[in-house]
Amino acid sequence: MKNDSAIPSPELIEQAAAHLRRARHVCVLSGAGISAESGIPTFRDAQEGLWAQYSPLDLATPEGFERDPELVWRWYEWRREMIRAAHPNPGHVALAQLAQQVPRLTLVTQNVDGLHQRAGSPHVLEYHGNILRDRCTVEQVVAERSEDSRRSALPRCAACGGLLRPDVVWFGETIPRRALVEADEAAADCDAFLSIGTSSLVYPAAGLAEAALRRGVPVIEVNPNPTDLSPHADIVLQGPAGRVVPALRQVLTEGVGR
Ligand code: BV8
Repeated sequence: MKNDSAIPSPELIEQAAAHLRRARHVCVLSGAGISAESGIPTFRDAQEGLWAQYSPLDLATPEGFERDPELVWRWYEWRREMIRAAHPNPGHVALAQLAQQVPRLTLVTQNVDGLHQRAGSPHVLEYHGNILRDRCTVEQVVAERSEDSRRSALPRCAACGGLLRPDVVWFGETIPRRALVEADEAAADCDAFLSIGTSSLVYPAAGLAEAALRRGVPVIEVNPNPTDLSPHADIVLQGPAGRVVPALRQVLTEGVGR
């Protein structure tokens, strides 16, 4: 049952805020749900309309790209257009402000849309890369497009002419080393873990909350729907991030000096 509009009781929000207030280091994991209110379909919803006939595993894998790079580029360009037209929503903004209210906050995002940075979050760990950057498949570095391939369905690297791909992590690919290490360190060091807008199905990202649970660290989940994490979380704030995160930040602000 989708429960997209209700938000949790003030008591539950205060309980969650109390954990954040006591924390020296908060680790946050965000997923597609925090961008849903910016009009960006969640990863699974992204299989809508003409893309419904494809599975993410056809489109977001090296094999899918190998098989039909033009198809994969069409899907990514379709998503890029949506993301360029999107804006950070109150959930992104409140999270950026919340980072100023705790001694240390590490933000790990599974999202590739760059909206946390545009909302002002200072140091974002892009666990799955960034859809707006191109990477050269030959040199394996972020690259610029060659002039003559700017409009091509198969863009090429300005430096070496190699085929470009979106700078995202596909299924079956490893997480960028720095993001992987820093996220693991944050999950191992934090004294509160906040999971926002993720189905907690994709690994190793979903393992971060599990690492916090194993350490007995309070885990707070923000999601309008139940997930695999919900039964294990200390507090489930059932509601949309665009309303719950601002409420959390508000209580943290009011509670200053408590
Ligand atoms: C790796 C970039 C290995 C691309 C993405 C079997 C068991 C366990 C694991 C595996 C397995 N088989 C394979 C694996 C590994 C695989 C995996 O986890 N598969 C899953 C499907 C089972 N993982 C990998 O392949 C990873 N790499 O394991 O490498 C390896 C090791 C050594 C050497 C070589 C290889 C790489 C995974 C990264 C894949 N790339 N994205 C792109 O975007 O195009 S993942 C992609 O899907 C998204 O980035 C996102 O991370 C993920 C979807 O997750 P969510 O973000 O949670 O989004 P979702 O739609 O699922 O959920 C949205 C949630 O929001 C919902 O809960 C909804 O209720 C909520 N919501 C809705 N509205 C709101 C809201 N919440 C708040 N507010 C709202 N308003």
